[in-house]
Amino acid sequence: MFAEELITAIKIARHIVVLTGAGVSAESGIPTFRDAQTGLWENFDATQLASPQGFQSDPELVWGWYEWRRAQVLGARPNPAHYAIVQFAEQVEQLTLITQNVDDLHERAGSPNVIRLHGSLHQPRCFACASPYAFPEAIPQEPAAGRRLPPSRCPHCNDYIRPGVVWFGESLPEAEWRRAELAAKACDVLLSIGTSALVWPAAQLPIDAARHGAVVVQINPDQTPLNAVARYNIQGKAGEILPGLVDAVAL
Ligand code: BV8
Repeated sequence: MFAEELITAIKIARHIVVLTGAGVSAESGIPTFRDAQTGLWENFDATQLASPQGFQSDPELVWGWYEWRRAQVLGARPNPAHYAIVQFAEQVEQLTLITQNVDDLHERAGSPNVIRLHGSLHQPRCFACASPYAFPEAIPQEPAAGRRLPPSRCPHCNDYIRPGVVWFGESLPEAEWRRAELAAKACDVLLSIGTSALVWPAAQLPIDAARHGAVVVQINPDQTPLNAVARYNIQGKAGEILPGLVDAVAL
């Protein structure tokens, strides 16, 4: 199933980076980022919805989209891919997990110290004064895919509450980006799992890893620009491939 050299490269690696995208949560029933434009949002480009301009021009459209996505995440469970990464971290000397996702399924599966490049659906804050906001206990009014929803209001300044994610045109959190860059340049193996490798600067990480001599492995059912960079392109679903790979390395 897996090339002998790949298994050996992982076995002898002292530092492994795992970079995940929306595809790692697909088997938990969470639509991938580009699939998340269904219903009312299918006529919008993701970069339009996931941007400060998009939110300012139509806060109810964008807030409805994020609450729809948050309700899906709250109703979802980690899948075998998330659990395989937890097991993998226990088997190797050092594993740095970097995610582009804004769900919390890695943490709920048991992964510690997840480097979140793009924030989280679960850390909303005020658009104006940036005060953190605590969602009321109840699961969000799940807008059927196709309903607008007025954003919650900040208890301090009454401006809109926004999702705690990094939108297009916004800078990544500095400390997280720095840690991710250092890990990519220092690792021996980088596994890119379930990302279309189209969003920057996250897409730079596997390229940096390859440039610094790491073995880059991609797990994705589809082709991506990373196919030209990765030494191993394993075509398939993360939840089906990863458990077998982690077991093969453990032998
Ligand atoms: C920034 C949070 C500085 C919101 C997201 C060069 C350098 C720097 C910036 C840029 C640059 N070129 C362009 C830019 C601008 C922009 C950008 O990258 N644009 C793109 C569209 C070209 N980047 C930025 O704006 C970034 N900021 O650089 O700051 C700056 C400051 C000011 C001005 C300019 C620059 C911020 C980017 C962060 C955006 N926020 N998320 C939210 O989630 O709502 S990104 C968003 O897309 C997701 O979070 C995700 O991280 C990202 C990529 O999506 P994927 O995770 O890859 O998901 P996708 O659906 O695309 O693909 C899923 C894959 O899984 C597919 O390949 C599929 O085949 C596969 N799959 C499906 N099922 C499975 C599977 N794989 C495995 N198993 C399965 N079962």
